[in-house]
This record gives sequence, structure tokens and C-alpha cells, in this order.
Amino acid sequence: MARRAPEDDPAQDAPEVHPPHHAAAGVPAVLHSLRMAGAQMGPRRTLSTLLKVNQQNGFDCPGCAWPDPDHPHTAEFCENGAKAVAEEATERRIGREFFAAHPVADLAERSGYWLGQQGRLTEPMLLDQETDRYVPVSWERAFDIVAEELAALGSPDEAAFYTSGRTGNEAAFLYQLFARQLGTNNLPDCSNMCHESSGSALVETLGVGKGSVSLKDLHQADLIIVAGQNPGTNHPRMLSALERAKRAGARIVSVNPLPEAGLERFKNPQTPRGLVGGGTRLTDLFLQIRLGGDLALFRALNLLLLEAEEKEPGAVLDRDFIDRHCHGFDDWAADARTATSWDAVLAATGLPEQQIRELAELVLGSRKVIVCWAMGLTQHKHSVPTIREVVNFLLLRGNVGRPGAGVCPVRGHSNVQGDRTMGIFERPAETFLDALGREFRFAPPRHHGYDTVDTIRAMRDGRVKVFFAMGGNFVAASPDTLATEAAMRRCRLTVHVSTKLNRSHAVTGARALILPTLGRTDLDRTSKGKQFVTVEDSMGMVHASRGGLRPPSPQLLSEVAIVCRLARRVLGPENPVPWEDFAESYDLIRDRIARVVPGFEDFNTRVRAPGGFALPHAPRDSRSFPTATGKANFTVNPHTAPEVPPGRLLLQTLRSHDQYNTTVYGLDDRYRGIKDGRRVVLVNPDDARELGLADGAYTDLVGEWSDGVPRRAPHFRVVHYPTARGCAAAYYPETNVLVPLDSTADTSNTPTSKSVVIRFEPDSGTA
Ligand SMILES: Nc1nc2c(c(=O)[nH]1)N[C@H]1C(S)=C(S)[C@@H](COP(=O)(O)OP(=O)(O)OC[C@H]3O[C@@H](n4cnc5c(=O)[nH]c(N)nc54)[C@H](O)[C@@H]3O)O[C@H]1N2
Ligand SMILES: Nc1nc2c(c(=O)[nH]1)N[C@H]1C(S)=C(S)[C@@H](COP(=O)(O)OP(=O)(O)OC[C@H]3O[C@@H](n4cnc5c(=O)[nH]c(N)nc54)[C@H](O)[C@@H]3O)O[C@H]1N2
Ligand code: SF4
Ligand SMILES: [Mo]
Repeated sequence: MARRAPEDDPAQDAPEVHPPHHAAAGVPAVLHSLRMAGAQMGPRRTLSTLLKVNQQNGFDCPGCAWPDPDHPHTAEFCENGAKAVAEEATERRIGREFFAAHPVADLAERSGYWLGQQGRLTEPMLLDQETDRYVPVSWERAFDIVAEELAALGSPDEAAFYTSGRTGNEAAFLYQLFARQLGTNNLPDCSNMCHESSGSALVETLGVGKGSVSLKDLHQADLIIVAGQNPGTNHPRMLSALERAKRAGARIVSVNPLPEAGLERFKNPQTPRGLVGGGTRLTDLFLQIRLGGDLALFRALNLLLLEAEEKEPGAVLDRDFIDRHCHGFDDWAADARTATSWDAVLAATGLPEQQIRELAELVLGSRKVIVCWAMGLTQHKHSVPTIREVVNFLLLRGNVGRPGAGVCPVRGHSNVQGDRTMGIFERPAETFLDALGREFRFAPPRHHGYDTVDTIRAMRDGRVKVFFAMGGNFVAASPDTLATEAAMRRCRLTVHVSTKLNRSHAVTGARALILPTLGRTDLDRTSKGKQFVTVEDSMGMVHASRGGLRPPSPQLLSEVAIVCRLARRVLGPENPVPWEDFAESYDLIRDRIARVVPGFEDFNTRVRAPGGFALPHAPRDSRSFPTATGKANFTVNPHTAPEVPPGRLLLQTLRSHDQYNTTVYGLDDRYRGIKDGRRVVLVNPDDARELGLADGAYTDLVGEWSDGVPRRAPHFRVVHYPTARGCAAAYYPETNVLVPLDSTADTSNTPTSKSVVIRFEPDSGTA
């Protein structure tokens, strides 16, 4: 199990540790981003490329799904956006010589960091099993191979088509059309591991699985609760919005086991005050909650609101809204009154009762409330009930569907929300399939497909034999690394449409293809001229993205072209979909989207307007709720909290400041004071003392789960860190080996990456 990385692959297990920071951004962020971008792109390309990020005629930042302001600054990007751009627009290249020099066994020994640092992929490659090396292959031959393997399947459901959330709307729409014309709904995506719990909870309670607020709402709110999210690292420009709200008088509450620097104080690099002054203090109240304690917190908060209403009827709850627009209030209230136990709340949250009362007072003093959240709320067993309880909280005072108020699940990948809107979903709505079938004159499959976890199970059991990925790094991002790798190796064929090398190219099926593609920053030109793609941000704004850089190699095809050529090859010349025309003119694809997907009427015209357009959102626009009851649903969510046996801690697996999911940009986590290493485990000093874990000691992390399978992540440096008691933190994907495949959220089936029970065992050596 223990292995030593090759000489030129820096060891990531000898970090320097400094005290955590208390403010985010400022001058160091600017310098840091320029340094990283300069190293990948050189000074000229750095400047010209970065000035096109998030501009009207530029490209959408591939960093995250945070929306752009109406009036962008000249430099409308953040430190991590710059890193995401640099990672893609790098001038480093890898071609056939690289693959000739590195057998797959060698690639499999490398760190994800090293793989990503090699540069952009430049030509299609096929794994040659004889020599254990990738060799060049023509596009024609590559598509033939996929077609042969698909034709050999007993059923189209023996193939799975994964999507990561960077893929633009046009490619996503065609990709799902291709899968459904083939006859399967096996369309797992990164969302299954990400905000699926938000979608599940919001569809059931509000009727729309997306956030209900715009940037303007955020600017106008009186109270913003940020729970389970680290925007300073993962959505840095959200800090500008929080700063603006704060200046307008909003209060900000952060709910997090970690005191994240970005939520404490923000030094806005776009303002002189941010560059030279002390910046803006953001958080008014910090609730240092235990992992998985949020359901208990919101239950308690809601009970306090109910009690306040009972003391002063009519003064607290929005009775008019509840009566007119909601369903299930009485059942909810009966449960809240009788079944909330303060002992259970205090144990689950680890918070003093006084702090929860303080939060309730803030709520009572605020007319317009928004709750923002990310992975800290979505990756637990009880995530769906937790988010449903957040909805109860907002409904009580009518905080949905009016300015300055609402739900704000902050999405991750830059087009993950758009991909879902385009039909990348293993459980599509009947109405969507009806429209798709009508438009393209075919009968889409109606039975549900596999999500990410079910795809892994199916590959493991030999029920899925061809795995195709439109972007992403399935092997490293998925839970239970060893189980996922074994599943992947059982496939007959694995195919990755990718921009950069990653671990999923090194752990493959019997046959494997790497299909290199254009990224967001690349110019996409066809016989019909320059093409652009479109994306949807976390707040339902759709806009155009135009890459401008000369592609890394003339051999690359766009994602759209890859889908079109593959579909034609697999579905045959008789297939009536005009794949060839779509590949040349993306306007033709948008015309079809306009006819199939509600809200995209007149797509081609509206998306050309500066700033794009907003998709409809019934609860936000008209306080109508397309749920099963036709109203916004209050739901009863019984108390649940993770149980941790004595001598164990609950581990969350999270992101450092120098990574984008499985892409590691560098080895520092600046705000948390970690430098030059990633194998660290953050432990509360009091827990560490009880467990005999000295700061600086090395330890193995061993996962505990009811299936009894041993799961070990060796050789982590202990860092005494001010996290909540009973909780630990370590980076993903190094710790994915500890997340059991079958430990998933109820309803959404999302892996429980934020609650893994671990024990500590003596260091077994190098990782
Ligand atoms: N630079 C950069 N940007 C990114 C990404 C990236 O990797 N790098 N990834 C993108 C993607 S795909 C996504 S989904 C988002 C992820 O954005 P985040 O969700 O912010 O990412 P995580 O690092 O997983 O951080 C989870 C946060 O929730 C807290 N937390 C964990 N468990 C709990 C809990 O039980 N309760 C509460 N209240 N808090 C908890 C953690 O302490 C941490 O602050 O970011 C996107 N943006
Ligand atoms: N333990 C643990 N596991 C997690 C999480 C966690 O918090 N903890 N978070 C989960 C979450 S929120 C998510 S979203 C998933 C992420 O899962 P994925 O989306 O599968 O993973 P990424 O690391 O974002 O994928 C990076 C790869 O995408 C490719 N790529 C980049 N840009 C493009 C492009 O424009 N086109 C194409 N075709 N390819 C491109 C590159 O080859 C790069 O190596 O991981 C999940 N896994
Ligand atoms: S906040 Fe996200 S989308 Fe905006 S510039 Fe930063 S990384 Fe890019
Ligand atoms: Mo995500």
C-alpha cells in the first residue's frame, strides 16, 4: 500500500504549518494569482487572457458557478478564477512522445498534481495493452472503437455517460440526446456527488431544484446565513457580494465547524481600501457547529420562531403567506412543538444555547433573509431533511419569492446547473422526455438510469461495460477509491473527453481512449465561422462564452464536434438528427433547445444581449410552487445527527485553497496556514490531547463503516487546528479512499463526504 512517489513528483506529505489567517484576498491574492498564471502562460498571454474573463465578449470563468455582476470591472476575476484559467490556458503540451515515455503503470504511480502539471492534451490516444502505453489513434478509428463496443452490448443500459459540470449547454444537450437515442438514461454527473441533495429537497418543497435569488437580492438582504460553505476559496467573488450587502446594512452569520478566513474579513482587491486597509469584517455571528449539526440547529431555530409567535401572535410568522401559499404547516408545527429536544440539539450542534437564541433574535430583527449553502450541507446522510428544514425556516417568515430573500444553494462547476437544465439527469422529468421525443421524432427511454454511485455498483457487478466521460475525473472524484478503481478496471471500454491528463486516464477498462477537447478559453471555429457556447450560472442567468486563444493543437475537436461525430458513427446514416449541421453551427442547436427546454424561447436572440437572460423561476417570479400539492411544502424532518463512537472523530473531506476538485494547482492552503503539503488532518487540540495525537505527529486515518471493509489513508500529519470538537478535516481526493460507496444521503444518493467516522492508527509509512 505504501509507495514512494517518483523523484520528479514532489512529496506532498511534509507540510509547513503556520497559524491560520483571519482575512481573505488583498494584495497576496493578486500576487499569488499572477505568479501562478505567469508560470503557466507567460506574461503576455496572462494579461490578454485574464482581461477576457467574465467580460461581455470574453469567456465565462471556468472557476465556479458564481454569477457575474451586471456591470463587470475590467478585471472581473478572482485569485482562484485566475488559477483555473491558467490551468487550462497553460502553454505546456503533451503529445505522443510523453505517452511513449510513460507507460500507464507509471502514470498510475503519479500524484494528481503531477499529472495535471504536464500540460494540455493534444491528440487522441488509444491504450495499447501489449505495451501498456497510450498510442496515437485517428478520430475515425477512435469513434469506430466506441461504436464497436456499444454495438457489442446486450442493451444500451450497459453503457454509462458521465458529465462533469464544465460542459457548455450545447454539447450537454446533444450528449443527452445521443444517449437517449441510443436508448439509455444512464447519465450520471458530478451533481450526483455535489448539490443533488439541494435539488431533491428544493423540488419537493418549492417545486424548482434551483436557487431562488439573484445577485441583486443578495445585495438587498437584511440577514445572510452562510452555512456549510467556504466562499473565500471556492466562490471568491461571493465575498464582494457579501461586502456590498454588509455595507448596505446586512448582517452575516456563518455556520461552520471551521473559522474560514474568507468569512471573517475580506480585503477586496478591486478597492483601494481592500488593497491597503484592513478590509471589511464580514461575519457578525459565527456558529462553530459540529459536522452534521445543521438539521438540529434549524429545528431549534424554527422552534424559537414558533414560540415567539405564540407569545406575540401575528408578529413573527407570515401567516398570510403560509395560509395562501404553503401546505403542511400544522403538521410541521405539531412536530416542532412536541419533538424538539434541547439536549439533542446541543449535543448535535455543540453550540451554546445562548448562541442559537442570539441567531433567533437576529432573524426576528430581519425582514429579508437569505440562506446560502454548499457541500457542508449536501454531503451528509441526512442532507435532504437538513435542506428541507432550511426551507421550513424561510417559509415561516415568507422569505421566499420576494426581493432580498430566498434559498441560495451555491453551485460548484461553472455549468453544472446548465447541464442539468439541458437534460443531463438519470431521472428526467416525463415532460422533458415528451418534448425531446416530439422534437426529434423518437421514443426516449422512460426507465430511470444510473446515477454516479449506481454506475460504480453496476461497473463492479459487470452490468455496465462501457464508461464514457464528458470531462471530469471520475476515478479520483468518486467515493471509495479502491472500489471505484476496481469497478473501472472491469469495464470493456473507458473513454474520456478531456483537456488535461488525470488519474482516470491511468486506471482504465480493458480498452481506453483519451479524446482531447477544446476548453472555455479556446477559440472554436467551424466552417460557419467562430462559434460560442452558453452557460447557466448558480442564479439561473444564461449567457454566452467565447474562447479566444489558439487551440493547443489543430487536432482538437470541440465537445460538440465529438458528440456529433460519435453520434453519427454510432447511430448510422439513417438517423434523422442533423448531427453534421449541428457540429458546424451552434445556433442550430440553440434553436432546438429553444423548442425543447422551457425558458429558452428565442434563445439565439436573447443570449446575444449583453449579460444574457434570466431563466424563469416560478417561486421567485410569481410565488407559485409547481410541487405535488401545488403549494410550498412544509415538511417534518425528525432529529438526526451523526453518531460517533468514543475514541473516534467525524472527518470531513474538503478543498484546499490550491485545488479545483481533483485538479491540484499547488501544495499550499494559504488561509489555513498549510504550506507545501496536502496530507494533513486538522484536529481540535482538545480532541488531539485526548487521543494522544501530538501536533506534527504522523498517523494513519482508518475509516469505520458498517460493512467492516478496511479503509485506510496512510501517513497524515496531525495539525492542531481550531475546528469544532469531535470533528476533523482533510483534503479530497486523498481521503476519498475512506468514503464508503454505500454511505450515501437518503433520497439524493450523494456520498457522505462530509461525515466519515475515523479512528487513528500508528503511521504505516509513506503514502
Ligand atoms: N477554487 C476552487 N473553487 C471551487 C472548487 C474547488 O475545488 N476549488 N470546487 C467547486 C465545486 S464543484 C463545488 S461543489 C464548490 C464547493 O464549495 P464548498 O462547499 O465551499 O467546498 P468544500 O471545501 O467542500 O467546503 C465545505 C465547507 O463547509 C464546511 N462544512 C463541512 N461540513 C459541514 C457541516 O456539517 N455543517 C456546516 N455548517 N459546515 C460544514 C467546511 O468546513 C467548509 O468550510 O466549489 C466550487 N468552486
Ligand atoms: N471526498 C470528496 N469527494 C468529492 C467531493 C468532496 O467534497 N469530497 N466533492 C464532489 C463534488 S462537489 C464534485 S463536483 C465532484 C467533481 O468531480 P469531477 O467533475 O469529475 O472532477 P474534476 O476534478 O472537476 O474534473 C477535472 C478534469 O476535468 C477535465 N476538464 C477540465 N475542463 C474541461 C473541459 O472544458 N472539457 C472537458 N471535456 N474536460 C475538462 C480535465 O481533464 C480535468 O482533469 O467531486 C466530488 N467528490
Ligand atoms: S468567483 Fe468563481 S466564477 Fe467568479 S472569477 Fe472567481 S472562480 Fe471565476
Ligand atoms: Mo461540486
